[in-house]
Amino acid sequence: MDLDALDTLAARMRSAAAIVVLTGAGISAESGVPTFRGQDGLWRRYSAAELATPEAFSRDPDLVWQWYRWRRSLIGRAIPNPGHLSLARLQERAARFDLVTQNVDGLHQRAGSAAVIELHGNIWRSRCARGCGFVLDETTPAAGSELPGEGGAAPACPCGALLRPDVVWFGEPLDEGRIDLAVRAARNCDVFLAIGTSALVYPAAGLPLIAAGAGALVAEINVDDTPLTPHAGLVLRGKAAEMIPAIEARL
Ligand code: BJW
Ligand code: ZN
Repeated sequence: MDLDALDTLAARMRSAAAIVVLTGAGISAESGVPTFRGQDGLWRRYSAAELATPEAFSRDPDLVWQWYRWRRSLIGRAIPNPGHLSLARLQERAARFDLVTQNVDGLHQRAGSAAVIELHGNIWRSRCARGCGFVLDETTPAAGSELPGEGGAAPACPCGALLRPDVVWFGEPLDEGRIDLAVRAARNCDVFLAIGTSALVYPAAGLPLIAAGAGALVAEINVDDTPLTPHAGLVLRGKAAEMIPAIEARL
């Protein structure tokens, strides 16, 4: 661990009026949820880029739903790790703290974080693929996780069309209200933490660059280099579940 970088970041966070955190799949890796890219991201022989598209759903909705059911079963068994829990505590201490996530797993909320900006939706919500307006919300644990539909088949909407996961696939626009909130927070923060994201997928990957352009300190927490690394003011190499509590301990 780079102790100097940790001390520098903690000092900047102590004096910050506003902090923004952007998380990606890496923060949930230590909860046992596979990331998207790299070997562990492959499901059967498919990559996320082949499955997380409207075209894949039109071509083979059962296959796409099998992937989502498999992920729901992993996420349903996962519990928030020390990284999620530490971020929830940091939110309580900071004057202004916005948590923006690309993850659809709901683990931040289960860790106690409030007002999480979910840029890519939530895997526990489904909606009509034809757009009749029907939404099946299973984001609260009490609602269970049983989807209508037998076995691996794609579940049906009451209107007769198929249901689809209420997530954002490649080529689909993000919810305008959510991305606006995230951009505004990035423009107005003093410290921006990018945690466990490959920083490849836009518009989320643009948020730390917006913050850096507006003068914020951008710190990257990741086990590997990413395209963000050269633009980050501080780079903390390590696992999110270890690095975030280490920062918290210095505040
Ligand atoms: C650890 C760790 C540990 C591991 N501790 N770290 C500009 C330039 C180029 C392309 C585009 C552009 N603007 C838009 C595009 C197109 C496209 C895009 O970005 N493509 C690029 C890939 C080239 N973007 C879109 O299509 C977006 N929509 C859009 O722009 O719409 C415009 C529009 C306007 C009007 C009308 C119509 C359209 C939508 C993007 C949606 C992304 N969706 C997914 C699936 C979500 C649902 C689901 O989960 O099933 O989102 S894809 C997948 O990638 C998922 C993730 O949220 C996202 C990001 O991945 P993430 O979180 O970074 O994970 P990984 O696996 O990539 O990385 C993990 C990282 O953790 C790694 O770095 C590890 O090292 C690290 N790590 N263990 C710390 N323990
Ligand atoms: Zn419908």
